[in-house]
Amino acid sequence: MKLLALAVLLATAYSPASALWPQPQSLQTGSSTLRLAPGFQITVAGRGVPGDLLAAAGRTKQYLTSDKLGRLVVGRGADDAHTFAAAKTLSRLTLSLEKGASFASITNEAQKAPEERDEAYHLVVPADGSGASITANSTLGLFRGLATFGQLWYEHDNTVYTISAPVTIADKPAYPYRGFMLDTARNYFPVSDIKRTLDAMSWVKINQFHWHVVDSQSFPLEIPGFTDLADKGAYSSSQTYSLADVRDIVSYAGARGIDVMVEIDTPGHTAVIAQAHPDFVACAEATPWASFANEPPAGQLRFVNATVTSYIADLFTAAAKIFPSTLFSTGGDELNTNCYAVDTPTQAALNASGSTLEEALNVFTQKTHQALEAKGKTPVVWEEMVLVHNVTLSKDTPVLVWISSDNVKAVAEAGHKLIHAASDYFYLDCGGGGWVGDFPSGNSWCDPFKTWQRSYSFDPVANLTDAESKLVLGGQHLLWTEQSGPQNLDPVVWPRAASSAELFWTGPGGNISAALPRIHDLAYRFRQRGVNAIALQPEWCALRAG
Ligand code: CP6
Repeated sequence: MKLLALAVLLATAYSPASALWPQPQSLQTGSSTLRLAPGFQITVAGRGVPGDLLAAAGRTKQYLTSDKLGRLVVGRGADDAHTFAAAKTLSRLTLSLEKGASFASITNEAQKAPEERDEAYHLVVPADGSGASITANSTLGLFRGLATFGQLWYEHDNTVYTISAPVTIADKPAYPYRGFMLDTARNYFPVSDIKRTLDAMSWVKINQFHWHVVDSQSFPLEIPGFTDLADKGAYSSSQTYSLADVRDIVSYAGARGIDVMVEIDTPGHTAVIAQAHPDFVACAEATPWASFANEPPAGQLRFVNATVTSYIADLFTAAAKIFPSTLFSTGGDELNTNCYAVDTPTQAALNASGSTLEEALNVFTQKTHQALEAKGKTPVVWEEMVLVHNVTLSKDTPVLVWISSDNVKAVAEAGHKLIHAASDYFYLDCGGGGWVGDFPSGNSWCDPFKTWQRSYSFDPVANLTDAESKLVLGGQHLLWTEQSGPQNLDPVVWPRAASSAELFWTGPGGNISAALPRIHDLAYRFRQRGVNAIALQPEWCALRAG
């Protein structure tokens, strides 16, 4: 109770004139009221303006009037007719590239390798209404500036205004990879849910959708040439992602500055492949399941078998063709070795070749990764591939650190690029905990519930040397969906996932009390835009702030 009272007090002590999220690298604001002219326009200067940028400008303009957050700033000093009548008006926002730069589509620039993405921009909103501008060296930078511009405004009595003009912003991300992972295998999510999530991600400048699309429980992805996997392994024929759905999701994401990294998790988490190819999977029938997997159903690829290896290499090649990203996650988490110890075909193959299970895993990984590299892709793996199995990997292979943030140091010491995805900070759900009926008194993996404040206070470079710090590509929140579905998608994700969006855009060290009223405004804005973000405070705090 005492804590709650303190949080409320802190929130009322500071009310932001402009509640931007993520907070820009450099922000100067004044205290003039400025309102949008009735005929306010967003224009893009130059030749060859891409369609996805024009569409993004159109959406931004729409949000300016539909966000309707005026109630939030009642009491912040600009809510009366007098102030509005006297305020200068802004009739235009102009987007233009810096000299020498030329337009590409947002999509093309978003789909570059993380380190190649140029997301920097400048934004100026003069107080005299003489015209606002966004300038950048890339189309993607202009798009990030639009997201910021869209958060500067409040609507009250049909007037769209800011009380913090003039505004001058110079901004760029601290980290190139700012992601969100969704598991669509434990429970299926319709395309519309994924699109709404992509929209929300773009509002907070998240640039990577990590799509954990298949797993042991279901295989909803239709991969050309491999559609038997979804035919037999999806929950139903309507709970699939067709090629058209994939193209739709990839282009929807691209137009919002988001790259889609698909994950086909192997060689563990693959029980479902037995539906179409029973011979490829070990211990699918073994009992009790708990000896062979962390959750049912047990079943893992017989990777010692050369036929299985080349099948997966071909599967990766086919999947790589439908996802334009340079990144492709091959998984590698939670491999259960007991399974192979009891699997007769695996033991026979190991005896015949005279190799160990670990050596065979190395061969499988090399061959399947080579298939991807031949297509110009960079494989991405979960941390066990480095810390448990010691598989030979190219140093360019980014590693998702999930088991514990304590393992970050070891991955960096091994010289690998890494993506923060630690369960102790970034898991939005419990994963395998609780739903199979045990953990009567809670599960250390997901208790306590991880608040936005927890991930917000994460230090991406804790205990790392300067050289090791350079290996950090960024990070992400993750939603495993054993206990989530379309019913709770928005509330379980938002606004918590916005916390890592700011951490990895603005950089660490953000002040939680100063962030609270900003993330509160953000949650209101999300709801106005159709995303069901949960309440973080009593509404009273927003109405009385200032
Ligand atoms: N599924 C897959 C999971 C998990 C992982 N991989 C997981 C493990 C532990 C927790 C949450 C999720 N459900 N494929 C680990 C990367 Cl607590």
